[in-house]
Amino acid sequence: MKMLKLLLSLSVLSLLALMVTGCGGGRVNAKVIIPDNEVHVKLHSFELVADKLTIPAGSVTFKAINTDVVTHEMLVIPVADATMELPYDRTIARLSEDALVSLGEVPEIEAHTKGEVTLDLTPGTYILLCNLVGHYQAGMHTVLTVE
Ligand SMILES: [Cu+2]
Repeated sequence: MKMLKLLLSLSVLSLLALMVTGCGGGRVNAKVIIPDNEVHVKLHSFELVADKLTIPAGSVTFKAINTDVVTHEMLVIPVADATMELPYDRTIARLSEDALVSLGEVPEIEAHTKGEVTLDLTPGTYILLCNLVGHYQAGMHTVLTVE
């Protein structure tokens, strides 16, 4: 009987502990609501990660954050489809920007800073990328579908 009481009080205690941690120590946490037309892009050596893969057409704000120790940038390139080859120039280790159609960009995002750009996007496929020397080839690109 003593054992049962002990077990019961232990489970009540752990339930209480769960309840307390579950609601952040009793404080009410305000939820951060990210608007539908915002894409948050994290840049780091050597990846470019967007928090959305698809977004509705219209005005889209890209909020880029560079968590790295080197400068990055973020270009928005419309493409026919996700497999379309972009004009990479080995001699400069970058995409040839003369041969690219860029709709806009967040240029020169220095280490540990952020920047944003708002663009009007029609339905289609877009590549978000960093075109600083070597960065595209190293993997700094991702696909965004606008519906
Ligand atoms: Cu970069």
